[in-house]
Amino acid sequence: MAKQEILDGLKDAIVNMDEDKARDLSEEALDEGIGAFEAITEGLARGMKVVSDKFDKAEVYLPQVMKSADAMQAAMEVLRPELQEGEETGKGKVVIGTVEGDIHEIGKNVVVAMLQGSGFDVIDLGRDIALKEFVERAEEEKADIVAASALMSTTKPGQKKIVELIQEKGLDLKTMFGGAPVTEEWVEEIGGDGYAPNAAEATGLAESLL
Ligand code: B12
Repeated sequence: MAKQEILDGLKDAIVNMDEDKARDLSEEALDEGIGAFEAITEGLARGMKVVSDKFDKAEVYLPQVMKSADAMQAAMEVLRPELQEGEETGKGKVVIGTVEGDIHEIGKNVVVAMLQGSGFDVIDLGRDIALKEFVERAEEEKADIVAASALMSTTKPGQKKIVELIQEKGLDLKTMFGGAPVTEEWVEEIGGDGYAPNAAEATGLAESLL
């Protein structure tokens, strides 16, 4: 199968909620020499963008979105180890999670995969993570960066709290934030160090923060 056909197939597998196809095509992508990074950004993430847009226009509903999310996770299971086997560049350490009260994790997982793929040591706390845990773990692990994802306007203030907790403890830690309702202006307002609109830019951002 041609490269573009595989990438389009990955996108369609997410849109069509087809877990088996997402997994099979991810394997095929690797067999054909397509990098895991490219399969994620040019295939899967494009599909998830279509699903997000459809959800916003009420063209699909939560059960379908969850099935697309499952297809995305299935594909990521195939692709993620390939990213981890990437070059060991000994870059910095990042503690990342989705803030308390927020169970959205797809975008965060893509950011994790990209950071790992570009050589960062990543500690993924998961989703719905207590705000003090971000800071405590970063302190324990001697991390360089705390990264937090928030997908809802109600959970976005958790990012502000993380900055406050770091300031209260006087820690030498950089912060970076993202998620659909998060903007550059918001991150500036709360005193965060960096914002990225997507996973591809998150890696460049992390590098610039070190
Ligand atoms: C998928 C989804 C779900 C799935 C989540 C599955 C999962 N395992 O993650 C399910 C179905 C479970 C779900 C549940 C809910 N959802 Co929902 N969901 C979405 C949806 C459609 C897509 C999100 C997504 O995965 N996008 C794809 C990924 C790849 O993109 P992304 O998350 O934006 O991430 C990218 C960037 O933002 C960035 N990024 C993300 N994180 C970070 C972090 C850092 C550090 C950096 C630098 C960058 C970065 O990089 C990522 C990759 O490029 C959005 C719609 C939307 N427009 O976002 C609604 C949306 C986020 N959900 C919403 C809501 C309200 C809910 C529910 C409350 C619904 C309900 N009534 O039950 C619950 C939440 C319960 C809770 N306590 O959290 C609202 C939030 C509204 C708001 N602004 O407050 C949205 C915006 C839909 C809407 N228009 O109403 N949801």
